[in-house]
Amino acid sequence: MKDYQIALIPGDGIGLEVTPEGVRVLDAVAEVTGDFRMHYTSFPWGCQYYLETGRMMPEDGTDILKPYDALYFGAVGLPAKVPDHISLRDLLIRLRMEFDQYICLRPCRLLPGVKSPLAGRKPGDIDMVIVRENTEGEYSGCGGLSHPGMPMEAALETSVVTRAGAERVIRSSFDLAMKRKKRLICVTKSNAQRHTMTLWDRCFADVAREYPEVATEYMLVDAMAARMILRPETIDVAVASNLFGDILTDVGGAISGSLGIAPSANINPERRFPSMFEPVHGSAPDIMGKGIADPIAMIWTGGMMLDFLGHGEAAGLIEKAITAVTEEGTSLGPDLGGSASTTQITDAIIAKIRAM
Ligand code: GGG
Repeated sequence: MKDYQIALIPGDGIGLEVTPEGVRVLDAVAEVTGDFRMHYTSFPWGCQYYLETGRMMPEDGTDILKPYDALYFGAVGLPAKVPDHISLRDLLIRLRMEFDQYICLRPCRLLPGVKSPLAGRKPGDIDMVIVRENTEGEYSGCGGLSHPGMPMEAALETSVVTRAGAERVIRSSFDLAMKRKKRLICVTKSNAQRHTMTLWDRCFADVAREYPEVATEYMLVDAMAARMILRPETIDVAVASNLFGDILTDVGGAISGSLGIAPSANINPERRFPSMFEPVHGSAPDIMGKGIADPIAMIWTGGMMLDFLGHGEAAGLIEKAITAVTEEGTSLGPDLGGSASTTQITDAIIAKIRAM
């Protein structure tokens, strides 16, 4: 029996609602398999904490979190009270950067019983993983304002791509492609972004030489967005910069039926720091407090956490239970055309886990 210390950071908005649901499922799987026990410590960091303390998390927050085996993160953002660029920077991006979680794994899969907005698509037609660079690129935070508040006010936001940063995420993507269909797409915008993106393309070509079995393609991000909609069945693994990966995975969530079911993992593969498991959806203030947030993304993300911790079988159980619930179709949330509440969806998933 393995014991894990998990830091919960529910954050804001629907993060506060879906995190306890994810915990309920993790506990159910722990009980059913008897393989591990989770011990949780919850941290009340986020926008409310900011309003009370002036900080999104304590100054020594990463020292506090470092001993944990993993972080299970809900969502961040309450734009009516705290500007998004502050809340994101000082909590989510800070954790990703300081814990060097340079791989962001984002599977996009059409589940049985879920209707894609793309006509005629069935499960199997959409089953891809977007690997997003997670610590540099467009999110580097390099830049500033000149002449603030004056008519000539100007802003600079500089994307930083390093060879080391690009090569490591590209190499991980090739490793993933080797485990899947041995196909990998390099997504950039190197016709327009002549410095960072051409460096990225060159890094990709260099790393590709180490993986002669993997069929590679280069795509511009605009064409890739169109391809995800028009020919998603031709995509298996793609690797992209921080911003492009973020944008493409909203498309991925949408074509898979809902952002409410899209999981994500921010990984430090060397395990020098805890990795962070966080659904793709944000805090969704428009639906918070209504009890209708779909917990599937959070629950599936919990499965990715178990997989990373070495419990592939338990992770598989979660995915099978989610799939059984969507296929049955009687406990779907409003985002998937049903009327089940957040807790009812979780109850249905737990019932499947117990019945397996
Ligand atoms: N559109 C979904 C959403 O709001 N996701 C949260 C988000 O944007 N997080 C920032 C990020 O992952 O870069």
